[in-house]
Amino acid sequence: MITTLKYYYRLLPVILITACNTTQTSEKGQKAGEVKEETKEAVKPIVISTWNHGLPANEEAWKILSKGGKALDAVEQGVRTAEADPANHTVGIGGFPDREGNVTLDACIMDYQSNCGSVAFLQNIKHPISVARKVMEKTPHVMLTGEGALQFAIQQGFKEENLLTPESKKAYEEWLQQSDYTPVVNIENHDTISMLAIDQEGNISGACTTSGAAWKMYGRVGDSPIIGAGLFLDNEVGGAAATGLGEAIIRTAGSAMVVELMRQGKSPVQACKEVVERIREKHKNHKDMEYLQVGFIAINKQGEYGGYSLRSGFNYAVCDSKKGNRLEDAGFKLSAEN
Ligand code: SD4
Repeated sequence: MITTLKYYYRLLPVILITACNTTQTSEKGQKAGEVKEETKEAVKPIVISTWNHGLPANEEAWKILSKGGKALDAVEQGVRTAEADPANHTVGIGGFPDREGNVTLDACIMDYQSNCGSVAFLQNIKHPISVARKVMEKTPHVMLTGEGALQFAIQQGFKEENLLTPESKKAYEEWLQQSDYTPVVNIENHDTISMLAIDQEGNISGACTTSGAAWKMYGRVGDSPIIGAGLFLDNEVGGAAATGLGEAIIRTAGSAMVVELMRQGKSPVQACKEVVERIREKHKNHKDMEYLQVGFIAINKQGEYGGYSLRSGFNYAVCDSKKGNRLEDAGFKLSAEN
């Protein structure tokens, strides 16, 4: 289904025209191991987000950034587009359920002052990112989970609704016939939306939201709501966010590591590449290696950006005032077939 969605976006040339004109310029022709280091002229404001669903999400974020709004508002509103889309089976409503048929959502958000909020294993609320923001702003905590997160969301005025759409239910019933949990690289269970933005003030914020790995165990939480794994930023340095097999990203504190490498002087692409290589090295004899995919996006304080993944097929959307809104293919280490 997600393959279909990606294909759909690829076929649509320029329908998403706003102030940040969307162009369909996925940059092709990279070879495994190659790093595109055409760094990326620094422009601010800027927003970058994972996968094809990043295009409409960037459009929404850009409406805020281009008017001088805050990066925090931009990333929240941006990723809400993916959460609200029932055709998106990896985020929000319509997300594929766990192996017991429950849609459980993970999300986190972080601002330029290192405030952060997160929800994990949240059910029946369409916009976990906005609940995460409320956790950040209204509680003394960073993270709420499961029933507690749901209760808090209801107290905050969020509406409970069934997130299992007929389409996702059908996919789940089909999956039940084999009940095989083998994640497929780049397909349907690896499409979290992570977004990083710098506003006109030069402040960075980030957001990450997902329904997690399809057909996961009940109660499983991935990297996406974990500050330091699925998302991390330091306003003096830059930000990073992840997509892919959450277990591998948690094991290596992925996004925090990317930011630390940028602090040491690496470019966003080089930092993402180094962490991907570390993850590969750590997993070379691991059972997860067979289907392991991880990808990172990163942005530094100057507004330079980049992405890198273990296997081919990962792309991200970037929007700025110079080049508009476009998709770019990330550099990668291995081809998706390896
Ligand atoms: C997870 N990292 O729950 C998420 C899934 C994902 O792109 O990234 N999909 O493991």
